[in-house]
Amino acid sequence: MTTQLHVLNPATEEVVATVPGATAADVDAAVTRAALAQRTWAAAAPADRARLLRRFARVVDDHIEELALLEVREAGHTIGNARWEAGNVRDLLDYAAGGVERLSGRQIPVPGGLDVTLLEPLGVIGVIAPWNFPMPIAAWGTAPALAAGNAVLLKPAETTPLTALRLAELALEAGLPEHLFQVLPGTGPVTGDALVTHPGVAKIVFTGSTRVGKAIMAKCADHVKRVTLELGGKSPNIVFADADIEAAALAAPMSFLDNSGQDCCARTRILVQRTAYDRFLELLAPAVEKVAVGDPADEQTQMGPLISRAQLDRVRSYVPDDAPALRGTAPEGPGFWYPPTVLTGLAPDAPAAVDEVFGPVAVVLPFEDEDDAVRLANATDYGLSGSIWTRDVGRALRVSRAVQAGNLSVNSHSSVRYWTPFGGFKQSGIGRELGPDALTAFTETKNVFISTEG
Ligand code: TXE
Repeated sequence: MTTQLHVLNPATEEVVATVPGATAADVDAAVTRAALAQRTWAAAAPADRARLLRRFARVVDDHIEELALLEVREAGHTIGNARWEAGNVRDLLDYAAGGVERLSGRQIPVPGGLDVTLLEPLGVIGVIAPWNFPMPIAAWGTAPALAAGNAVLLKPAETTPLTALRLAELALEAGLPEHLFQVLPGTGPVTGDALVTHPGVAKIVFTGSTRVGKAIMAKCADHVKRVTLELGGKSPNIVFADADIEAAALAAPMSFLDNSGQDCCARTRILVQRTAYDRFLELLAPAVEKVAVGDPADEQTQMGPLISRAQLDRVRSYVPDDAPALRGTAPEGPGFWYPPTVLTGLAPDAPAAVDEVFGPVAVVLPFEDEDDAVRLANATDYGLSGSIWTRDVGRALRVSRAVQAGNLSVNSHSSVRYWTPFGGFKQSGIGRELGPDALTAFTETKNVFISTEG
């Protein structure tokens, strides 16, 4: 039975569109069509594939403003962020196109013959995307998969299918072969599960919750299906007393408030060395208060609403009513608003200090010395990102080595660049996206030995 997805504007709660969800039979038909298209695509000259992906990038570039406005309406992102997101899709397509002609195997010296490795496309790839960065995360899987000669079936999140559907139209406009890149909106348990369990899908790229990621990984085992998982985080922002405390305090708010905190890299555990703790909080409080929360279409807005009522309820459930906190402001509603909040005085094992809240909520905790900072930073099942603020280069390197996370930044909160690898340690995921090896993750290595002795 077809499910209807009602897409709401999170800033107003108005229905923006109603989209039919794909059934398991729709997914099956899409896999058959994609497999046919993939064979022709993989056989095409690399230069031709690269040219088409670059053309796709140019068409996206011509539609940045339209895509950004759509993202503002369906995801509540600030217009500035939404433009960056659409630009990120363009940049990823260009970067992946640049890799098509450089994707090559190796020749390994062996006795008695010639040995070569071939990097072959996997076939049909299922990309299951979340709602927090609908366009970029969809493109992180799609662009390198297509570049490496695969077809892609993309399932966007229930709440944010519109930009993905538009990208599929733009792909056709750019001249990409029909059925090579198809978008299948729908629910996780129906459309997502049909992709995960379909024997014709060679790999699943999933970004979402740890709970669903684990279930997907278990189901992929049935076909030994390849899988890349990006499952969020609870990232530390470690501030040592020798750091530029003013710079660290002023940078802290947007490191967990950007995208209303619905960011897998959000620095939601602010760890501050005890000797600098009071000064840091004095500087942090006004910086949190003055974050501009409101209409995401307004160029001055820094933070918009949460994605949904469910997410708002989830965030509220993590904040005890009587908790001491630094707070900003937020509109009353309609819309799914929550104010910037930094919880002070929580125990390190309180739910808000341990779980991924995925809202504009951080905790601040004191630490004594370097060992204590590392211990606290690693006291989580997650390991995606983290920041280290210090003026001591040796300490920056020591702590970077000791923190178990895939993406660390020193005196900065930058985590995501399309040309550097991204992914998690521990339960934050498996595999890496982006960066120079992005295309290789969508290939199978085949070794061929040719005897010279016959
Ligand atoms: O995630 P789900 P939700 C975290 C964040 C958030 C929490 C819940 O903490 O508060 O997860 O968000 C599809 N088979 N992240 O419930 O359910 C679903 O349709 C196949 C972190 O929205 O994991 C959507 O497309 N697919 C995060 C996608 O999985 C299934 C980003 C993510 O949804 C499925 C988002 C199933 N059985 C949430 N069930 C990050 N890593 O950045 C659901 N889906």
